[in-house]
Amino acid sequence: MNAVPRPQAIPAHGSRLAALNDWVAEVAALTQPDRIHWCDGSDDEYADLLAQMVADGTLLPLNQDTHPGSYLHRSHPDDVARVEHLTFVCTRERDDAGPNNHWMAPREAHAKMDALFDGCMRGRTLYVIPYCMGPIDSPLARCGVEITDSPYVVANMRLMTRMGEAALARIEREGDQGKPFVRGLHSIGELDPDRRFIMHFPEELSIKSYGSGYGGNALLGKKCHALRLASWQAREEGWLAEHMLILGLETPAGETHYIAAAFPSACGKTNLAMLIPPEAYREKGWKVWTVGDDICWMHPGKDGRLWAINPEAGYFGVAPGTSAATNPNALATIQHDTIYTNVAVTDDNQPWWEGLDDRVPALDWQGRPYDAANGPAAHPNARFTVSARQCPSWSPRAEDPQGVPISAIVFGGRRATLMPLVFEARDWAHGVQVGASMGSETTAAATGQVGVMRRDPMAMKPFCGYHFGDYFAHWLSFDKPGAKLPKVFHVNWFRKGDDGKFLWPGFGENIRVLEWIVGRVEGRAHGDGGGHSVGILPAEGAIDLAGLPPVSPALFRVDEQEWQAEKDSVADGLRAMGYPQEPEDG
Ligand code: GTP
Ligand code: SPV
Ligand code: MN
Repeated sequence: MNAVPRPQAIPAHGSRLAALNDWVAEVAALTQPDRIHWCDGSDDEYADLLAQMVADGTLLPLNQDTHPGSYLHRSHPDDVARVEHLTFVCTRERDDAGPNNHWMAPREAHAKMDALFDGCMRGRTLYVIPYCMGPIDSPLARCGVEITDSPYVVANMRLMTRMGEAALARIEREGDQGKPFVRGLHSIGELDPDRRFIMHFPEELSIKSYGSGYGGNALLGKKCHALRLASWQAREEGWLAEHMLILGLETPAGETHYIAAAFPSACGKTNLAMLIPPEAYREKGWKVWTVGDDICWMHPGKDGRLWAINPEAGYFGVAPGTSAATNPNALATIQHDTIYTNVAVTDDNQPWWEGLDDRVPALDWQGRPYDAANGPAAHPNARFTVSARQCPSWSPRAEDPQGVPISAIVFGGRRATLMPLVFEARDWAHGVQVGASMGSETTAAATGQVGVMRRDPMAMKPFCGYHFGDYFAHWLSFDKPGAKLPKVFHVNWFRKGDDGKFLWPGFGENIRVLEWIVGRVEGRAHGDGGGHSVGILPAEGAIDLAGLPPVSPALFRVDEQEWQAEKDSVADGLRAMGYPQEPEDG
């Protein structure tokens, strides 16, 4: 604690909601900012923020002829991804956070964080960001307020959430009815990895994040609110907050099925959500509509189905690998009004990353002249932030206050071996087991080793805000009389052959798997009868491979002996994450 006498706290008075004003005043008294700015979400405000960040070097304008309204941010080289080892769930009882989370007692965590926040905004502006996760008039949407000293975070939150006056009005209206809003306090601090923590207090609906300006560490509406706190709320209230994309698949018959898919970070959600079918499929009338690319909130509806909203309004997507061949919709989306973080640039100042095209970059993500000896030109977790509405496949149903009905849930991971291209779970309970058994190779989306197989149930290992055992039980509880639950599937786009190359072409060709999935939902497509423990595999010929180079039959089979070993590994993994029971045989 510092001994310097404090100036009078700056009066807040930005809202008619006393609880909000009081909190802002309290935070200002602790953090000692020079100024307080209440964000209204307007175009003018956004333009001012951008201009200010260009002036102080936080943002670098990109080539405005090719990428109008687009900027580059180079983050601190020690601040490039989520930090799972510094992320905590702080519940009164340690057991409520579960072995799947790092835990700290709330009192200790608050003391630690308040010491870090003490005086940290001197010389800075404190921004108050009222935001709504989900369509502003949706009963399924939830609101929060993030306080931050980072204008970069404000600009990103404006693209990623419904931020500003409309959200504030809803927060005030709900406040009048005694409904709380999520309180997220964030400071970039000194960007020192040794003074960095992301703390969650689900019992208080609050977040304290210090020392990082990057992605899920700092844009508190995303993983902190919409997954860790929301998963906790969802369990209390009977719904699901999941790390899933949502897409609408329009069939040649003109029907649109909504599919939610959980893949771990950097394992293909954005790509699948924006899939463009190959020409032969387009001609037949197949089309993919993008509802969301990262987070899905699903509520059981009166009709027994699960209804889903995307709580986000933008994409914070992985840049490397994005190209006209892999994800043309994403590429079209990010041609203008996009914030790029940690990409390289070409000699005419266009954003560039590995996999985009064969141009040679001029400067790498740290602004150094490109030298292959320094590693990739773009950081492997380089990202773009952009409004979802700029996506050519954006679904207007993303604004539907009721959400969309989910026909199928798909789990999947990055598995070089064993896991077949696709299989179907026998029923809901088996589907929950399939999700709980997920494994995937780690990626650059979080700091730490890349390419290591780990268990990542439902792609929620880093994001479930409570005990995994309770989480699986919560999933199972949806199977009740009257429920019309989605069918559950598992996919793997990442199986490799002996030559180390992917066996499946992936990307647009993944429509062939989606076709089988909706065929199963509609009761048309054939399975193999499910005569083995993995689940229901496609019947021979049931997946259309016409026009593809020869595809290895190994992709559609499971080696029973390897599968037994997988089951042992799953059981070990689940035990380590606190699941109290042995997984059922199968
Ligand atoms: P987060 O935003 O971290 O949650 O990631 P995500 O799940 O949205 O992953 P994304 O779609 O951004 O893909 C991550 C990487 O996987 C990119 O480099 C993609 O090019 C690559 N990828 C996506 N789909 C496929 C596929 O079908 N096959 C192959 N081989 N690679 C893919
Ligand atoms: C992920 O890691 O799953 C992301 C990126 O979507 S971040 O917002 O940094 O969490
Ligand atoms: Mn994600």
